Amino acid sequence: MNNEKISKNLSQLADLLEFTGANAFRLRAYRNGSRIIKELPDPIASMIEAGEDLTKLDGIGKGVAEKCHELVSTGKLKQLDEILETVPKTVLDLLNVPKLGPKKCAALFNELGIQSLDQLKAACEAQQVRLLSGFGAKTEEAILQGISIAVLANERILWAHADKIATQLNEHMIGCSAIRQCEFAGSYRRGKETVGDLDLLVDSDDSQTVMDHFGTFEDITSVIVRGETKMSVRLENEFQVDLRVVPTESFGAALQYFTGSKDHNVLVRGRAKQMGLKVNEWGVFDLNDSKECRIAGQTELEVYESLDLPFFPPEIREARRELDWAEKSELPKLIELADIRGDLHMHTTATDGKASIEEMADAARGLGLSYIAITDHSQRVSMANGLTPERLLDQWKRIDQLNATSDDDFVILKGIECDILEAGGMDLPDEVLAQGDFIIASVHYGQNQPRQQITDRIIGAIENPYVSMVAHPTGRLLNKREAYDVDIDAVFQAAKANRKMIELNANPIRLDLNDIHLLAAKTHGIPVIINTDAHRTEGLTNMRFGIKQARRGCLSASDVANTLPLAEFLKKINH
Ligand code: DGT
Ligand code: CA
Ligand code: CA
Ligand code: ZN
Repeated sequence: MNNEKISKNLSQLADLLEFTGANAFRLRAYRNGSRIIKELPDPIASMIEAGEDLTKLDGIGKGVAEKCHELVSTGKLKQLDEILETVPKTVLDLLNVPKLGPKKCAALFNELGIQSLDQLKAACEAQQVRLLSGFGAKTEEAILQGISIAVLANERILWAHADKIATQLNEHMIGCSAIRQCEFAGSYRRGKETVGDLDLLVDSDDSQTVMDHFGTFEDITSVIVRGETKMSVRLENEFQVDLRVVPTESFGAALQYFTGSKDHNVLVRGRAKQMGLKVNEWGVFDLNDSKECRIAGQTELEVYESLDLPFFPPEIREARRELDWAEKSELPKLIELADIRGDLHMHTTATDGKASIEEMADAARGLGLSYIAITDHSQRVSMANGLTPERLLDQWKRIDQLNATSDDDFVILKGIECDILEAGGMDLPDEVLAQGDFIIASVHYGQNQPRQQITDRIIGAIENPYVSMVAHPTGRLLNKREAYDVDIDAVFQAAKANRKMIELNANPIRLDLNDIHLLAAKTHGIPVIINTDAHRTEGLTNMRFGIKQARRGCLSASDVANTLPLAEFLKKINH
């Protein structure tokens, strides 16, 4: 029972209690406890084992401490099981609908008996939801629109989440001596921003032993099907994992086949056919030979080479441009994490970050970066204690001092994430922006404006001479919020005309721009900057998610401005 699971149990308990009308004070205690425990550096289980008093921890009261003890000793919460006898677990799906908080979900359940997304959709369509107090027609419409996002959220998890599961599962599988090779295929290997299920491929002669071992992975809650060489299971969060065991001579062919995408494989098979060959998950076979002789299959490289094709990085196997590029020997060399030299979007304790400028800079140094920009929020974002001109100029003075007294070449740029106001225009005066090194423009308010209005706002910011980059250009939050209705092509045209840059926000819930937009930006010659938008030092390691996404957008290091040494980067932003 690790902290993450304890935290999850507590928040689920709070969510479900909401449906039973429990008192708000207790719910808040569980939610706070859940949040605190999630970020605790020490495992609760070890603290309990060492006889420590959990209530000594800030924000952990007697109630939460008791639940922790129960979870660590029994692995579950009795109260949670009891509630689930009267409240179906599917009501938790309702919480995935944007703008539906626990209170509203509880009202839907208690007053209309709505237990699932399907029922919620039907009730909206029958215009029953608008009749509840606190809802109205507008809310009903918003709910109806949000249901599709919630349905997707139930079916697909973020790549970063899948990566966590894959890492743990891989760790578990290595413990089985019958396994020669073990790789994850499918959308996970292709680095897709969300993943529907995990496809695990194992090279072994002893599939029974491998499947037995696989079955002992601790997060498995049920086995969906088990055959001779195939097994599918469900994990705690309903997430599915498919295992296939293949012999060594077919491992590469199976890896190629199950990595997909389906459309990429259709193109590959078509090409094989033209050459008188057949490709399937067992190998590449020569049809001209009456015995259907296998000519490749042990490695993926061998499979592609037998078709006169180069090795395609999994991230670009989407049947977009990759086969054409291969034909012309123009396959781009994709960007790698080690190419990145700077991170130009991050927050500190001055606004909603959790670390100081110095701490962020030291963490960035530790990651091998040579420059960063500190870009806190501007005053309009009052919720995050956004910076007034006065506070910002103070912060920039402080950064000047830090750079002046630093004993290495690491440089901190003076930046700001300046809001683009609802009515258009920047949240800080030009004479202030003029004193910074790196000015980001962002939309945080008025995200539901009509297409023309929000596009004009963003283009207005791009035309401001002091702005260097637009952050998270479409505003989408994966599984949570749709993109703004922005004309991204018009934004690209403006960026190009004004020689401005566009962000790829590496936060795994944003990954904004998406892969298709990135390829478009590359085609237009608009420099992309990959930033973490870190709000704490650990957030700086999110860069790797941005790199995955950039690779899916077929970007090379030369397409990404923060691969440049600082002097060249500055030349590019000041053109
Ligand atoms: P996902 O799981 O929805 O995120 O996406 P994938 O791409 O992982 O799809 P999945 O898990 O259904 O299958 C994994 C790969 O196996 C897929 O990318 C291509 C291959 N594959 C699966 N089913 C078929 C099929 O019916 N025909 C062909 N040609 N390939 C298939
Ligand atoms: Ca899959
Ligand atoms: Ca699958
Ligand atoms: Zn930010």
